[in-house]
Formats: sequence, structure tokens, C-alpha cells
Amino acid sequence: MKADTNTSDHAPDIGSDGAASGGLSSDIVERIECTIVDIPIKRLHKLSSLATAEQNYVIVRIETREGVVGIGEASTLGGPRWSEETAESIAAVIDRYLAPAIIGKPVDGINAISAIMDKTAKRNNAAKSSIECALFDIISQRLGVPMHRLFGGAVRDRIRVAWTLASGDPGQEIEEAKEKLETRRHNLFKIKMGALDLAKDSARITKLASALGAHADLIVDANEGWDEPVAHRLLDQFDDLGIALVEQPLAAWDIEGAVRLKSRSRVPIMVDEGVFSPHDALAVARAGAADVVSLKLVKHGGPTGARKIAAIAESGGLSLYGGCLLESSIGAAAHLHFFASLEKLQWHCEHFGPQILVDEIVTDPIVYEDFCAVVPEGPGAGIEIDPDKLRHYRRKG
Ligand code: MUC
Ligand code: MG
Repeated sequence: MKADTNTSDHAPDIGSDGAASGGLSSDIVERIECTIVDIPIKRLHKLSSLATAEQNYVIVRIETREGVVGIGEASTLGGPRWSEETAESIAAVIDRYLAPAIIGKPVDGINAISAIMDKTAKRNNAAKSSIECALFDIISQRLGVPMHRLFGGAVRDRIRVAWTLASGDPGQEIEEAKEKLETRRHNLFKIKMGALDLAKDSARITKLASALGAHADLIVDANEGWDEPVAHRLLDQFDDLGIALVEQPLAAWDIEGAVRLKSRSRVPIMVDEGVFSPHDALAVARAGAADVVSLKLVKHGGPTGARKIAAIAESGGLSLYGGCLLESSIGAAAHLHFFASLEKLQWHCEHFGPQILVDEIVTDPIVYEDFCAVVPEGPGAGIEIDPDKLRHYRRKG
């Protein structure tokens, strides 16, 4: 048997009527519309690399020839700071390149559409993810099942969910966390570090750990904010304070530094900005540069890519965490369906985005109870846009 060496094009032959030449009769992608939405958040959110008072999303609406509508979301954080994609670049890439390439294609040919998107645009993973999620929404609506069924089915119907403390003011943060504990919303907190100078940040984490450590689990996220000597010093402090996990202490590219850090640290280390592609995941797993991987659909180009990262991570002995980029209920729903389908999600998730927004653009936001986010029921993603709210928060001009 001869191997198929045509690596330049793995997409199946798609006929001019949009039906795959395999003969599968399918509804087709007819229209793709992007809307940029800006929603203020309840307080300033400070990371080592950015501070933001609002969230910027691209809401992607895909309509099929038969009139089924699917919704996807690309979330961004602080313009081109957390990653290189912005709401503006995502909308431009979809409108100008991705949408024209996939209009007319069968909606249930997700692998074929992914291949076309990869041929059309390098990376641009948040843009691709929003389209893939809208397609999964459409297919699962057509089948009348919740979206997680397309990922093999849910193994959990709720997921423990972290809240992020990121004002930089420990007094305010302790009050905020106590309110979350009292209302049984969150007992897992992620503390953003690296925005303050080192002495202040180190004193702040000690205060937070002594006020909250007995009632909650604490994670620290430096968002690439430290160099190696600083990270070594802080990790010793975190071990004394009982911090459960430290996320992305060093620059995303610094795999060798991460290996040295991990070999000396008793606190497990999570990689976030350092793993976007399957190649990144393989490099981290091979080097032994982390204990945990944070999965985000915007990083991995959608559920199909995220499933690959999860498989590589698990095969390399790493555990999984359900990361977020402060998605609204639209993006959170897609993530929850995906996370619900993973056999193991040892470090839980952090889809608190819907709760930090001052308002939502859906009629049925994600439900939170007993320290968990509830996986929506569906059919599809189980989320409906509120057209008045969308009109209100859409970017004007
Ligand atoms: C990140 O780096 O994890 C997730 C929670 C949060 O506050 O920031 C994001 C991004
Ligand atoms: Mg992070």
C-alpha cells in the first residue's frame, strides 16, 4: 500500500453544491457575521502585562441554508497583550479570509473546514475557535443534543470553578473572596501576581494566604511576569504559604527555565501562554517543563485542537485545568461542554467571566451553584443571544 503523501491538502473534495463528495447530504454554511462587543467589568482587572476595565469579544453568528443559527465567541484580554489577537483583528480575519473560504461548505464537515481554515490563515486560533464552536452549536442543534455529545458525551454535569483576585489591593481582594465563599460561589481563587513591585506583591500574597488559605484553595498566575531568580524565590514562599499551583511564572518561550524551576519546586507548575499548539504541548511534555496544562479554546483553535492538546498532555503525564479568557456565557458554555467531556480535569476550571461582566448579552446565562459552574443542557450550546443587549453592547462606528 502506498502512503498518502499529499500533505498540502487534507481536505476532502467538496463539490460545488457544498456536499462532500463522499455523498453525505448536509446543510451548508450560508452566512457568517461578526459583531464586536465591548462589555465593562465590575472592577479593574490587573495582570502582570495589562490592566483592563472591559472585555472585548467577537460574536460569530453562522446561519445555514436551512436557517439553523449557531453562535461562537472569540474572547480577548487587554487588546494585543495577552496574545497577539484582538477583537478587531479577529473580525477582520474572519470577514476578509475565513468566511469567504468556508461559505458553501457542509456544516457537519468540521475537520474539512478546519483544514480549509488552516490553509487560509496561519494561527489566528481565537478566530478559528469562534467559527468551530458556532459549527458545533449548529450540528448539535440539528441533532437535538447538547454540544458535549459531539465530544463523546459529558462525564460530569458541573465543574468546580475558580474566581480570580486581580485588583492588586489585598484588603479589597479579601472582602471579594469572602463574599464568594459566603454565597457558595467559589472556594478556589486564582491570584494574579506581577503587576505590583515584588516586595508589595510578596506581602500581598502572604496576607491573602493567611486570610483565605483555611477556607479555599489558592492558585497564583504570574502571566510570564518573572525571571528565574524571582520565580525561585517566590516558589519557596508559596510552598510555605500552601499555594496549590503556580501558573506561567516565566516567559512562554522559556522551557529550559521552566524545567529548572519545576525540578526545584514542591508547588506544581501550570503552563498557560506556553502552550497554544500541539507542538508546544509536545515540547513541554517532552522537556518535563510543567505539571499541568491550562486548556483554552481560543488558544487551541476550538474543541478539536483542544482535544489534541489534552491527549498530548495526558500522554506526557501532565494534568488538565479548564482555563478561561474571561469569556461571556457564550464562550463559557462552549468551554463547559468541552471540559465536561474530558475524562480527567484534575484542577477544575475558572469560567467566572459571566460573573465579572456588568451585564450579559444572552437570555440564559451560565448557572453557578455550590462552588461549581453548571454545564448547560442544550440542545446545542444551550445559549440564546438577547438581541437588545447585543445591540446595546455592540461597538458603534
Ligand atoms: C490567564 O492568563 O489565565 C484567566 C483568568 C484571568 O483572570 O485571566 C485569564 C487569563
Ligand atoms: Mg493564565
